[in-house]
Amino acid sequence: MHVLLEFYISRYLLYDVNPPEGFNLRLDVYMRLSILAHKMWRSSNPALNRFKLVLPPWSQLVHWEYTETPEYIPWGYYFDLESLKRFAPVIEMYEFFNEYPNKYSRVTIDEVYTLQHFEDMFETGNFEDRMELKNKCKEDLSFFLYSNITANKYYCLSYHGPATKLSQLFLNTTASSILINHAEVSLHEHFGGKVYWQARRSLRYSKELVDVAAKFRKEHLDSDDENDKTVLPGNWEDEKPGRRAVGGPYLAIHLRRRDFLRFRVKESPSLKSVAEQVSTVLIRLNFDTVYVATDASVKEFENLSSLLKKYKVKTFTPSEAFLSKYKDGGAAIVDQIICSHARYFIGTHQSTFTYRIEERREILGFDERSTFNSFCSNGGQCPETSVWKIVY
Ligand code: GFB
Repeated sequence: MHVLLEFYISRYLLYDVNPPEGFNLRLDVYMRLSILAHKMWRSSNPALNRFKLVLPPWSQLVHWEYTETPEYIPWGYYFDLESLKRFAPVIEMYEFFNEYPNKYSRVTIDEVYTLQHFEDMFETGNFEDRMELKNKCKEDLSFFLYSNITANKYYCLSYHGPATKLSQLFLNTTASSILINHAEVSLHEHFGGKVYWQARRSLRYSKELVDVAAKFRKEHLDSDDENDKTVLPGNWEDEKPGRRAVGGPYLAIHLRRRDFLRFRVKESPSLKSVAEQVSTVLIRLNFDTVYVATDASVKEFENLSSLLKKYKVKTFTPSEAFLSKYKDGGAAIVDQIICSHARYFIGTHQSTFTYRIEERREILGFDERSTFNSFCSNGGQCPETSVWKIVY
């Protein structure tokens, strides 16, 4: 009886990410973990194929404006959960709370593993995959923002290797809930490979946000999927290779400012230089409209607009009602969707925000030359943009 039950009872894999990491790096960490969950789901081993991946809600990200009281935004606000579930068995945190046994509304997780880098990795140059339990963690343990979650056992795990290697840990324990803390330490198994792209293709944005972006494209940019040749099938598994997308008649830019201006002083172009680069491309394309996605201040945006006053400068300004529901993350996704439908795109070098736009353009089937372009610095130094072509 006991053995039989084991086949049916769910196991839960939770994860958390280093608090300062931003939205789009977190999505990359999700992809690493969802590939792990996908492979365990497909495994014939009953110790592995019962795992559900619990999605950590979006909360207090450093780049986002937030209130003093923590907010827990479910993934369903931003992403199409049904689409994610076709790749990996994911559930929302609130579903975990409903399903998982709890006493007096307190949840006890069986085992927590806090991942940390091997201290000797750079000194010895040993970059082989390995993991080793340590007696002491390099930093204090903390996870999530929940006060009603505690854990039975805590481990520190020095780790180097892909997230998929974590399944080895789960074979040696009967724990029904396991939290991987600092999941960003784990890596991709094959970055840019077929399974990576399946995880990425399944990560579709929520219908509500796609609709908000579609309305903006139609009203302000003369862009719609039929004319732009960017219609995708309802299910990502039915997508076919091909570069047929034309895109809407506008140039889109992603201009990362704020912390980039402080930490990447030499690489960040001045607004004057941005305006010159935009103008050159608009002339070449024979377009008069540029869509600007940016985290720049209102003042900077106004300066840029006045430098580009010969052209139509468009940007998405969320309403109060939109912001109160979707917060900064929703506005970021609408910007990303609009950028991914433009005839031509220029992004910010080494911004994960830009990477997610480039990936979506690959999925939509744009010519790669219209996608992998980054702003050059003031001195005319143009970064080598990595081209990550889609693989089916
Ligand atoms: O997604 P993100 O981490 O990408 O960017 P990077 C940080 C946040 O900035 C996003 C806002 O969550 C958005 O809230 N943001 C940036 C934008 N660009 C835009 C935009 O065009 N439109 C809107 N609406 N919002 C990493 C950081 O940022 O850069 C790391 O996550 C670190 O913490 C590193 O600072 C240097 O990869 O650009």
